[in-house]
Amino acid sequence: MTNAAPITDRIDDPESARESGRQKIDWAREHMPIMRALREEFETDQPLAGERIGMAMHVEATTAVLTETLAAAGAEVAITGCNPLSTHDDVSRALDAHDSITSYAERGVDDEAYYAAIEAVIGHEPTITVDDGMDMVAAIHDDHPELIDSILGGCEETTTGVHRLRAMDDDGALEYPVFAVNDTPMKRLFDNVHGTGESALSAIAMTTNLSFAGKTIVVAGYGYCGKGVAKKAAGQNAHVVVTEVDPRRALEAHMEGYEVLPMAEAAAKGDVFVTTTGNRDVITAEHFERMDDGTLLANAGHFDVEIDLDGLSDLAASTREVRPGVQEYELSSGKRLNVLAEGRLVNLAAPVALGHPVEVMDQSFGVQAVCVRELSGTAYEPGVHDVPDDLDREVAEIKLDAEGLGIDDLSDEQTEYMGSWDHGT
Ligand code: RBV
Repeated sequence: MTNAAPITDRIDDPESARESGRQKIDWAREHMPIMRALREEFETDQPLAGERIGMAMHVEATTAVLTETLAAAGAEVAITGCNPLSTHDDVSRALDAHDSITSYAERGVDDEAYYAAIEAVIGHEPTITVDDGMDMVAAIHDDHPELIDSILGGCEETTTGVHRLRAMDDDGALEYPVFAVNDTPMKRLFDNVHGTGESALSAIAMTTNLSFAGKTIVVAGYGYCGKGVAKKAAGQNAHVVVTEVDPRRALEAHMEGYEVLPMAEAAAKGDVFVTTTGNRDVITAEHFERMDDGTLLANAGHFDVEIDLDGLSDLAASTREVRPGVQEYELSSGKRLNVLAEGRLVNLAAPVALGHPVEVMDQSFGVQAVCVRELSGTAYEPGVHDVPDDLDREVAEIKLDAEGLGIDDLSDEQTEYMGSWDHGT
């Protein structure tokens, strides 16, 4: 299937792998002013001296910049992937060459090796965890509860992870504090919208070498990610159809000018499908049967459960890889449906995928870095915590400064006015 190394990896020998990974990391850092500013502060203040950080994230260049920034703050860091197909092996090897970092991430591993690598990270007995999808928090609670007392807290990168954590917290099962990094303005309004929008579409385009112009693209889910995909697809002259389960979001999509349909009807209309719901079974057998020959199916949600691939396999008479990262399923009728990146998040798991653009990851990882710093200095109760607003603002201010953008300050009178309730007509 798509287990081949990304075409951008050069891993023929350890030395050139490290060099190729180092080159990617250096390029990313060059475009990450927030990470550079925080690194400078961290190198001086050493806020993470003595901490051990365990990370499960997409191991590519921007994540490596975050990892090295945490190491520069004095931490020992162990890292592995949060998806079997998103690791760049050269970046993983370059990271592993760092004195204070151990990387267990490898692309194309099976489930057993994926979870063994998470175990290996937990073997470093982290005092702080950084997750994308909550697999590390889950493994610690399930298999290593004895470590929980010495864990200061965790940070969670993505919508699905925060959703899982809140469910765990509601059940009274979350035993250490975790920051919902995903839910901050500096993350969600940029990474989820622009990051997912741009990287999902560019990964689909590069994987297939096909155009969006003149096509009908069906976007399942009109949350932050769906909004980004819909907007960017419209910007590439596609006709956009949105499917939703929430009446307000459906209306929002309608007022934005998109066609809103149930999936059963959208199935017959779409040329390209992109799922962004975070839920399972969004596209199933009843939908596959209505689709046209040649339809492209891609997922941009965190887990590979949105497109029912078992259901599709059951319908298929045969299946074959037609391009790297494209699996064709031929139904008994002769109709062919093309699944990208095994239904895993296409913007990171396709062989050509690079993840989100560097600038948005600078913001997301800026929030991660200040949250890790916060956990090392302040004790929080177990449970999911919103990121303190002043931390998010701090990251925004660094970025504004780097962009050379000025904003206004409130006068004392304005501040007083906004805090008062007795000024009527
Ligand atoms: N994401 N990471 C990258 N490192 O290139 N690209 C996207 C990268 C994150 C993003 O923040 C999102 O919340 C998460 O991947 C989904 O797993």
